[in-house]
Formats: sequence, structure tokens, C-alpha cells
Amino acid sequence: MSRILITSALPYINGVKHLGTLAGSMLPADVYARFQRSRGRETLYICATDEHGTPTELAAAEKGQDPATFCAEQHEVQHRLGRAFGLSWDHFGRTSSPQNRRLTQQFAQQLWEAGFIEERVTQQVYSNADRRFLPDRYVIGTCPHCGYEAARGDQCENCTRVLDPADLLHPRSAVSGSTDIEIRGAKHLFLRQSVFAGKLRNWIDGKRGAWPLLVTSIALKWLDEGLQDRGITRDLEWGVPVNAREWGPNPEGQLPDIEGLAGKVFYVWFDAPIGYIGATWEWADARAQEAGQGPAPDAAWERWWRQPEAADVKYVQFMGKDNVPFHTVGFPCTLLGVNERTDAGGNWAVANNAPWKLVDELKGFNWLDYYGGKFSTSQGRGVFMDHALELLPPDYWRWWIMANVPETSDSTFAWEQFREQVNADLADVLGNFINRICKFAESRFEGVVPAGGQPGALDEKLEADVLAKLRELTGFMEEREFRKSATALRQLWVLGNQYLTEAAPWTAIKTDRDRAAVAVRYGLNLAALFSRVSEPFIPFAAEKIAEALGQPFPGIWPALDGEGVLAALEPGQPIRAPEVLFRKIEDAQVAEWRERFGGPDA
Ligand code: B3M
Ligand code: ZN
Repeated sequence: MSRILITSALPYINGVKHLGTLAGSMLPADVYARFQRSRGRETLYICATDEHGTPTELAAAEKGQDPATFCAEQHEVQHRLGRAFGLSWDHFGRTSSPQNRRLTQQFAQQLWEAGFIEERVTQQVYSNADRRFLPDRYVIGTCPHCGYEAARGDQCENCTRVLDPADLLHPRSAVSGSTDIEIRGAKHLFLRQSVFAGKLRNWIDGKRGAWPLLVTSIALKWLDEGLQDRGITRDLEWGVPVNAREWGPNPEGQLPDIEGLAGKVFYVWFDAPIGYIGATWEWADARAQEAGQGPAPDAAWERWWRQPEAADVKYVQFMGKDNVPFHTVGFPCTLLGVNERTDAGGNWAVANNAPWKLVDELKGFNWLDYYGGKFSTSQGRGVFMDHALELLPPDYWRWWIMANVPETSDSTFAWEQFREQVNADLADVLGNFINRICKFAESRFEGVVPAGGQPGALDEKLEADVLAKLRELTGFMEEREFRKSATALRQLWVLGNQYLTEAAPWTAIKTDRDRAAVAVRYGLNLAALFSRVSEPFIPFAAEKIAEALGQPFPGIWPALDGEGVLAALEPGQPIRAPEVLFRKIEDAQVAEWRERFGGPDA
């Protein structure tokens, strides 16, 4: 049985995330992690805040904080919100952690030694007023193609042409508005991605058919366009320093002490994916600390990442489509460059006898938008994680998002459809079933699972139908087909209501108590099954159901061989009706929320 390593794209540190971010990475990853744990597999779900880069520096400055303080605070906010949503991270780390800084520096050093990193001089915009180099998109000016006056130095938003800051007419700093800017030459490190083009193409070609088409087509498009070498350093203060080592003496020696690189940091997209590994190291250290030990031995976290120990690990990544290039090209280049090298004849050879694992399964998502438009922080449009939880418990959001997750195309959030679907699926179908069966058992069978009676055709049919659906659901979950999984799960819940209606224990009890006992026993067992198979999607409700039935939580996924699929509960086992699982969302609430968060015409 294999171990499962799961990562979801690391949320940027600046600001609370909206539902789109949750839908495109963290929530599906959580659903999959919960499912795999309940299947009994050793599972590790790692996430972290992505903390470096210019936007962080600017967001911190806007709050009058230094970046370190800002990040520490925002990390706590995101951690708390993620937990409140039920995200079952084994560790929620930080790309600014000492572990990640060290790994980033080490990888860079190894790439340098292998000849995959090169020093180049690039021309960059320097703002005298801001006393800093400006990243391309922080230079604003008039587009030379269409005359748009607020074009960014990387791309014109109006005509979508890709630009170089030097193309802009009347350029100015987006930070201060100052026009006192000049072009200066600056040294930077470049990762020679072009060297890996052939290797990457073979690797991606081998994933065709296995990975979502969305993912392989984005990756191949990048490769078709010709893989460019990539600048991996920036002139910033906040980041992993290129040339100033904070950690003790290292037998491997210093990072390349290249003249002109002092004071520079690695580009955020270089250290962010390494953060998956860094956060796994943090996880191991945190566990060692909990156990009253010192730092964890390397083997404790390397067993998830490095061969040969990681041979039984299946590594699954979750992300939105905009992140796919960095995970199919950028990060794999880093890892390949550490694992392998070329000899004088240009042949590849193993360079590392404990090579790092590349991703096995990559699940990419389209966009979730808000009434057909983008979620927007600045315009206050759409729902963000903190506000969502002020309105409704997490399961409502989790269920709607997963049932509509933008898997094969973009999907759209609208309050009206949200209310309709949540009321129908959660309140009318699942909630109603649980309530009916538990209440009836409480009032007519002294609150215990009834014994007695012989199952008949109806009960046997239920068992067969449930087993067929359960197998279908399990297959979809293994394949990470979440919309299909949600549909199969809803169909399972529907089977419950249909059964109760047909078996009608409230009628049977008048003439045949044994018949009613069988129906109630099957019904309660269905409820127990629902708790287990619904847990990945709606863990809070699943826990309430498990508690009501005296079942362990989280439970184990039901066996697919059909043995006792509806016989988990011992006759005589006490049960009680849980509090109302799902209150219906009212029309008036929808009207109010649409007003508050912006509706179709906002
Ligand atoms: N923070 C981008 C994003 O959230 C980025 C992901 C990093 S994954 C290593 O869209
Ligand atoms: Zn333009």
C-alpha cells in the first residue's frame, strides 16, 4: 500500500483568500487527503503561506509594518481560517521558515555547481525616489501600441500585448508615482531551463491521458513556445538571501560568492515550490518538538521526498491553472537540476544518489468566478473566507464548492443557485433523512438500534444499490473526479430517503414491529455509512452524525467487498437524534448577502 503525499498551491500571504482560491487548490486537496486517510493510507497533506516578493513588501508598507511582522500576523490569520474551514493540513508552514531558506540556498548552490545556473547582467528600471529596482509590473506608463495610459511594464491590460518596461512611454513608478526613474544594469542569476526542455517534454508526454488535459496542454504549450532561461534572483530585501547564509558552518561550503549578488534575494517562484519540502521539514521538526526531542533527523522528512525511501510515495499536487507552468516546468527544472547532470558529451547522468521526487499526479483547476466575473478584493466583490464563515457553517461552503468545483470548465458562484443547491442537497436530502430515521428510532425503539426481524427483498435491494453506488463513488474519489464524486454521494443520500419512504417503518410498526425494526436498523446503518463517506466533503456534519450513532470519528471508509456494508451498528447500540444538521437558507438572507457582497450587476 502506497503512502500519499499531498500539496496544495501555497496561498500568497497578502490578504484573506476568496472562495475561488479555496476551490482551486486547498479544498479539493483536503477532500482527497481525508478520503485517503479514511482508506487507511499513510497520508501527509502539506501547505504553507507563500510569503516573499514585491507584493508582500508593498502590502506590509501599506500597513506600516515590516514584512516579517506583517507575514507573521497574516500567516496566523490564514492558518486560523483554514482550520475553521476544516482544512486538515498535517502542517501549514511558511516559505520564510529557516528550513525553507536553507533548502532554497542549498538547491541553488547545487544547481550552480552543476552548471545549471548562470550569471547575467540585465537592464532594469531603478527608481531614484523609491531607492529601489522596480519589478516590471511596478512600472506604469503609456502603451506604445494602443495608447492606454495605465499599462504595466510586463503587459498592457488594454490590448494584452506583452511589454518590456523600456517600451512604455512616460514611465513612472507604481510605488510612488515618481517619474525619476532610470535603466540600470544589474547582475542576476539565471536558471538554464532551456537545457531541460527535452527531458521535460518526455516527462510530460508520458503523462498524457493520465493527467487532466488542462494540465498537459498548458505544459506542452509552454514547451512548444520554447523554454526560456529564467532569472531566479531579485533586487529586494524581503526574501531568501542569495549570498548571506544564516545557518552554521556547512561542510558543503558557501553559496557561490558572486560579486554583485550581495543583498539580493531569490525570486519568489524559485523558493515557493521548494516550500513544499521546507514545510515537510517544518512538520517533522514540530512533531519531534511535541515529543520533547530536538530537531527531527533528516530521514523523518526526507522519506517523503527522496529516493529510495520515497519509492512507495504517490505525490499529488493541487492547483489553479495559472500555477501549472511553474509546477510542470519551473519546479521540475530545479529538482532535475539537483538530481542529474550532463557529462562532456551532453549525456545525462545521475548526480544524486538520493534523488528528489517529482510530482506523480497533478490536478489542475479552472476558475471559480462570481456571477461570471472575477472575485475582486479591491472592489469588495465576491465572498472571502472570513466573511463566508460569518454567514454560514463551513460545510455549506465545502459542499457547494466541491459539487461545483471548476474541473472541466470555469464555474460561477451565484447566491440564488447556492441557496437552492445547499437547501436541496444538505437540508432536504441528507439532513432530512438523518433527522427522520434518528427521531423515529428515538421515539419508537427506545433510542437503540433495534434487533429482530429478517431482511426482505427491499432491504436486499437497498444493500445492492448502496454497494454499487459506493463502488462508483470510491472509483471517482481515487481518480480525483470531484464533481462526479459529489454526484455519486448525493445519489447515495437519495437512496436513503427512497428506502425510508418505501419501507415506511411508521406504517409497519402498527402491524409488524419486526418489519419496522429491520427498516430502522437498515436506516440507521445507512446513516452511519453516510457519516463515513460524507466526511471528506462535510466533516462537521459527518462528525455530528457519528456522535449521534456512537461511532468513532473520523471513521474508516467502508469496504467494497460488500461484507456488512449496512451492518456497522450493533443491535442494542444506543443512538440519539443529532441537533438540526442544516438550516435552510432563506430568500431574505440571499437578498441581504447579494446586496452586501455585490450581485450580478456589481
Ligand atoms: N502563491 C500563486 C497563487 O496562489 C502562488 C502559488 C505558489 S505554489 C508553490 O496563485
Ligand atoms: Zn496596449
